[in-house]
Amino acid sequence: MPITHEGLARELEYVTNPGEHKHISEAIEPTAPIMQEMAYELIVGNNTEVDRITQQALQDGFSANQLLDDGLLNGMAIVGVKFRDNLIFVPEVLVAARAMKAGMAHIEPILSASGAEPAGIVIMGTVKGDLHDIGKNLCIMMLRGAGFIVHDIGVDSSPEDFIDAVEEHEAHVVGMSALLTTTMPNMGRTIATFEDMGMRDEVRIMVGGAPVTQDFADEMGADAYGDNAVEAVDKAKELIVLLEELKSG
Ligand code: B12
Repeated sequence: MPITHEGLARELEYVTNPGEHKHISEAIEPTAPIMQEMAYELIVGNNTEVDRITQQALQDGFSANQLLDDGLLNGMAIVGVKFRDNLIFVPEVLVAARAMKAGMAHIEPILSASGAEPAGIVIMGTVKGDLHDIGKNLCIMMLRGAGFIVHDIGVDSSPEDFIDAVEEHEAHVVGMSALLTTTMPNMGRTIATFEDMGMRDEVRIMVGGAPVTQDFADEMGADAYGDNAVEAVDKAKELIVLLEELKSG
């Protein structure tokens, strides 16, 4: 099915790498017109429209996951390519991020609604030097939705910030996010600090973020790597089981 939203079809023309173009257009093509409109308004940074369309789509019966995947994340994928290729700059990305947050404000309560027993306590933060928080916040939303108690320590979090939060909240799992190749090593530094403090066995540590890979996670000594917010939940569940096994000897 062709992309019906003219503005979005035009935006896709900025994605000139054939592999990327195929990937993103295949993600957009099957989506409903209102999702394409949402993706477009996010790209152009129109937060009031994203806010309105999100509410409208929820009323129309679209699920929170559809809104996230078909609308917001498809838009953000094009923003990412345009930013990398110097077609837009930090201010434009910030207004797109603001539009993303406007949509997420309606989606979050739905994804987080869960009456389940707490599945475990998780500390989530973006590592030192890194201010990207959209992916971390998505993971937090999904973790809360799956019944975890999550303490968000925010961005630019030092190893000590993670340690203090684990001690304060008696957490089981630590999740670290990094979006910059220059800040990824701070994941390893944080893990080393847990070791130095004699606290490494108290928690299980998972890492993620666009540039992070399983190999990198292994190298840093993390216990798990997750590629996306759904995997963050799966990994957190696995780590809780692992921790219980470890503690029971
Ligand atoms: C939005 C954005 C910004 C915004 C951030 C706003 C905010 N509040 O977050 C602003 C404008 C502030 C920004 C600034 C910069 N940015 Co920027 N930014 C982006 C952009 C376009 C999107 C990131 C994003 O939100 N993606 C959407 C989310 C949903 O995806 P995600 O973060 O990957 O998260 C998912 C998974 O990775 C995973 N995940 C994430 N965390 C975790 C944690 C765990 C534990 C687990 C299991 C999973 C997990 O789950 C998430 C959901 O599925 C990316 C490009 C891109 N496509 O990645 C560049 C990008 C990350 N930025 C980049 C750069 C260079 C910068 C700047 C240095 C630019 C500059 N010259 O100033 C600054 C650095 C500021 C700093 N100190 O951090 C580069 C990094 C290049 C590199 N190799 O390091 C990128 C890749 C752009 C590019 N292609 O060049 N940026």
